[in-house]
Amino acid sequence: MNAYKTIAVRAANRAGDYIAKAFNDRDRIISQSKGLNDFVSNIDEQAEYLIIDTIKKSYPDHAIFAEESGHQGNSDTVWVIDPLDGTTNFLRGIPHFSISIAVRQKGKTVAAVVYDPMQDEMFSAANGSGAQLNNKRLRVSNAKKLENALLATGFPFREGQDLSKYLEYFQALYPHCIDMRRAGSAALDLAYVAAGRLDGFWEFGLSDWDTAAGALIVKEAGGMVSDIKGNQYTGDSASILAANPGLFKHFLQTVKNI
Ligand code: 2AM
Ligand code: CA
Ligand code: CA
Ligand code: CA
Repeated sequence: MNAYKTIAVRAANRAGDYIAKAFNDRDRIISQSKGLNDFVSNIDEQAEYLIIDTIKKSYPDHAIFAEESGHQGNSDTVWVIDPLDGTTNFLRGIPHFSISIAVRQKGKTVAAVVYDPMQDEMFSAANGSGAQLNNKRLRVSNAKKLENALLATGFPFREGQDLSKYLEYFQALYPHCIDMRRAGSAALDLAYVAAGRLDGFWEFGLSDWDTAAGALIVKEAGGMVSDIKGNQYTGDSASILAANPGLFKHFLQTVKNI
């Protein structure tokens, strides 16, 4: 196995065990608001510490970019970390959230894991070596039309986000697809596209740490990732679209006049 992926898996397992225990021992959870509709807990912070500690034991010189503690170190190799993706679900006792870890070298993602600790599902990928769920090879679905597609999305919950623009896209897509899910962990939405459980996923306003790992897992499972207009996706893009290649075309065609 890719050496970086091995360490990412180890870090995700360690944080995942910690988060799953805390989920079942709810008195230990202390949550705080970071802004309107935006929460963090002591569990997010401790999970992030455990991930960074695991990485540093093997790669003390690598740089870190993590949601709760920001940037540390300076290196061509950067570990992009969301220690708990789906904190709102976690805090509500809804068992759907994940840990997202990506390894980036000179701007290119080379290894990635998204781990769901409640289902014990480890989604992973290494650049050029495909994507796996636990030890099973992943492949995106082959639904080519929206009419056969189950899509996932995230609503614009952040202050200042353009709800009416979002709803224009929703209105263009929703009548044509099977249904739309809003499950609350963007990293897991991407992993589910890679697994063919979902046919596509789109959202606005995500951050690099939400999508860095999931995007590589989708691509290595044969899927496409871009922004909502079909332009190259970077962690700084204002929107993301991920889908199997056939549906990807139909999706872009459907929203091209918005
Ligand atoms: P987080 O749990 O790491 O903050 C999907 O909309 C993404 O937005 C999630 O992956 C989640 O990442 C983030 N998010 C933050 N606040 C949210 C909220 N109130 N509702 C839904 N998602 C939220
Ligand atoms: Ca957050
Ligand atoms: Ca997140
Ligand atoms: Ca988070």
